[in-house]
Amino acid sequence: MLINRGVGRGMKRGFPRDVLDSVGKIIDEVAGGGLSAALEYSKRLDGIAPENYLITPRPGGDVEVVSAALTAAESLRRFYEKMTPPSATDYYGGVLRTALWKPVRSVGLYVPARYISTLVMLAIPAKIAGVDEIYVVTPPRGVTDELLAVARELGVKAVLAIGGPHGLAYAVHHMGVDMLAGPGGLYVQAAKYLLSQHVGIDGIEGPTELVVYAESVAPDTAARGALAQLEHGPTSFAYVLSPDPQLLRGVEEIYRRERTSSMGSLETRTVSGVEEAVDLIERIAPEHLEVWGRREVAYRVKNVGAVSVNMPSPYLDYVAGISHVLPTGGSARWRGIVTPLIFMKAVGIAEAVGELALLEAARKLAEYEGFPLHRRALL
Ligand code: HSO
Ligand code: ZN
Repeated sequence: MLINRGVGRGMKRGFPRDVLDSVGKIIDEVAGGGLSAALEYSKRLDGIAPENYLITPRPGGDVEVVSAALTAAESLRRFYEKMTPPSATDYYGGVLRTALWKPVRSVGLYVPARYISTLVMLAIPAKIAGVDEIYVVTPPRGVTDELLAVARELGVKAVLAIGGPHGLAYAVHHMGVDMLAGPGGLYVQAAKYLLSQHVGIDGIEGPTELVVYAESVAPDTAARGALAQLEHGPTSFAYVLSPDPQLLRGVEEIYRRERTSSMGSLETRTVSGVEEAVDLIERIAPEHLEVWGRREVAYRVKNVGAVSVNMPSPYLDYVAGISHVLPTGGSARWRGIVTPLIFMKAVGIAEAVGELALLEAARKLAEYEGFPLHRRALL
């Protein structure tokens, strides 16, 4: 395996041409044809053209499921409330400079069918950022009573029961959302990529990927989190590292015994110790790292989305208080977890509050760049 820039298969080499072409065609048709085109695609690709396609959240569903989702929401909220950036002000050269963090006005959160935990992981940061209109975009079969109830508690304005590229295109071109966020399959991510010409996106989230670093634990402990993430489908990938070859043999045995055709693939590698592990993880830049043993591995790695330390990765997926919407395909080299910040932008304000003391420098720059009218404005 080529250990560089992301593990797994998925989107490592970018979107296939034919996927971009067919998603581009869907987006263009929905942009031009509006609701009827979006519903037509819904019928063709998802088997239903829902009559009630924009649904107001309402209470209902299985009380225990809804309450579990709200437990996850509360855990996330408590931590994420601490993550909003402070506005900055400063006075210099006659100017009061201010950077004010403002929320994106309207966002479309993509929630794969039944992933109510993903709704939590996206809506909480959006709400904390101060987003005014939060819409959920999900396939028609994803609109369960539980989803609607959780959406209501999280302050979602409406659920668009049209999923896939057609749903996202409808949200952008006909509902006026300013940003799209959230995971989804290849076609959903290709749509986000193409629509990012018009709106903001959180990033491209490809197939699930996990690196496990394990030492001094039972093979079963090291295997369990890995197998859990492989449950996300054949394109998911887990890579287990350990200084202990016997532990790795145990992990491989468990994988061979428990694997099914719908699960992703697993590889193992013996490392000499923490140094080699950290070096490898930096190059892989996985979305998720699970550390069993020395916590220093977790705190040293720079290129990773989220790390669970001495806990199975599904605990982080659901309730640990870190969003599970993570950078995949090696994008952890430049992107981190979803925080309120991704739904915010800094507006810069410069206000004259004294004599403008840096005029000479401004004039010189205007002259040098060949802008006489800029120069003239700088009286
Ligand atoms: N492990 C997934 C997130 C998730 N797991 C949602 C269960 N539901 C992110 O790679
Ligand atoms: Zn998961």
